[in-house]
Parts: sequence; C-alpha cells; structure tokens
Amino acid sequence: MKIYDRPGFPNPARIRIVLAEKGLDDQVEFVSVDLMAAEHKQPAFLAKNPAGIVPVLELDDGTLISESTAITEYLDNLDGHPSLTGRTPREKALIHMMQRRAESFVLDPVGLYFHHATPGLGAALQVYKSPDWSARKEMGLQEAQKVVQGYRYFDDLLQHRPFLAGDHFSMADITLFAGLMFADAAGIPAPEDHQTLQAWRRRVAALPSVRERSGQQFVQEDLTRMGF
Ligand SMILES: N[C@@H](CCC(=O)N[C@@H](CS)C(=O)NCC(=O)O)C(=O)O
Repeated sequence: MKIYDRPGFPNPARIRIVLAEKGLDDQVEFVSVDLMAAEHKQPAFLAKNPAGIVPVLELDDGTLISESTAITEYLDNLDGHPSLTGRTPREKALIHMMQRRAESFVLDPVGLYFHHATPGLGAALQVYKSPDWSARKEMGLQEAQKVVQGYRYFDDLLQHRPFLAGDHFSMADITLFAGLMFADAAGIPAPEDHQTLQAWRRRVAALPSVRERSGQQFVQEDLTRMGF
C-alpha cells in the first residue's frame, strides 16, 4: 500500500503513529506530496482525493481511502485486533465520539486559524482561499477561541480518566495529540496551567509509537520555505 502525505504535518502524523502502533511500517510506501507548492490542488492529486488534502491511503488494488479516521479504521482492523478504534460496540462508540470532539474542538479549528488568520502554508495556496482577507482573518480568530474552549474541555475531562475514551490509548488520543502539535506550530499552544492536559500530553508523548513519530521532521525544503 501507498500513503500520500508530507512528513511533519499533523494529519500525516496521525497515520504515522497508527502505523507504528500496529507495526505496519514496512508494508507502506510513502509518496511525498509538496503541499507548499499546492501539488495537492492539482488534477493528478484531486483524482485521488477530491478534497485536496493529505493523507490518502492507496491499496494495492487501487482503492483510495482518505480521511485519517477512515485510514485508521482500515489499518487498525487489518490484523483482526483493533486496539485503537475499539473492540466492543461500546468502545467503538466512545472512541468515535471522543475522536470527533478532538477534531472539532481542537484539530480542525487550529487548522482553520492557521490557514485563514495567518499566511498558512504560503503564497502558492493563497489562490485556493477566499480573497477577502479581513473576513477570513475574522473567521480564523473565532476558530482560535474555539480552541481555547477545547483546551479547557479536555483539561477537565482528563481529570476523570487517563485517556480520552477511558482507560486505553486510542484514535481519539492520537487526534488530540496531533491537534496540540499543530497548535504549537500555529502559535496558539495549550496553556501550561492546564496541568491535566499537559500531564496527559507527556504520557502520550512517552508511548513508543508516539515518541518515534512525534519527532517526525518536516522536509528541510519546507522549513526553508517557512522561513526557519
Ligand atoms: N479531515 C482530514 C484533514 C486532512 C488535512 O487537513 N490535511 C492537511 C495536512 S495536515 C492538508 O492536506 N492541508 C492542505 C491544505 O489545507 O491546503 C483528515 O482527517 O485526514
């Protein structure tokens, strides 16, 4: 199978953590998509994912799967022992619910803030955004407020359980972890005084699969283009 993505980016990181967690690294060929040059908005990539975003999983029979949750479901179930997406109906439901909260309270609004209230990934992608900069910026700043509320929500929630969906690390934790990584890069990090959230983050960061992948480096060319 192939995965179209870009090292260093948050949604690709979700899948790289899943691959490490499931021991599937050697079964995947990574195809790097040049996001900053808008390669994902060109016809060749849009034919794989009309949403024009990475990651995309391509199976050996040509089946294309996009959306990190769908890719995670597939990879987690390959060995018949789903450890990240739930084994029982109750586990599955709770993991999906918390995963969606991690996306809609943190990861997605961080992305909207980054892409609309800041220069985002740079000039090549500007033509794919609304030309109304002030409206875009206003919307992005409102999304940043949602992130602040999301941090508070998860800081409270984690006072009652070790992981988002209960006693076990799951897809929901991976999504929130990627959201916090993205928030750091976007300049709206989780406050240090959210101690429960920060303690959870340290616990997740120490898991072997996450330790290997969260240090995942951006492509040097991207760092140069971002001005680092
Ligand atoms: N809902 C999607 C989100 C994917 C996404 O936003 N990917 C980012 C990279 S982290 C992307 O391709 N951004 C390019 C853009 O917005 O132009 C998922 O779960 O996979």
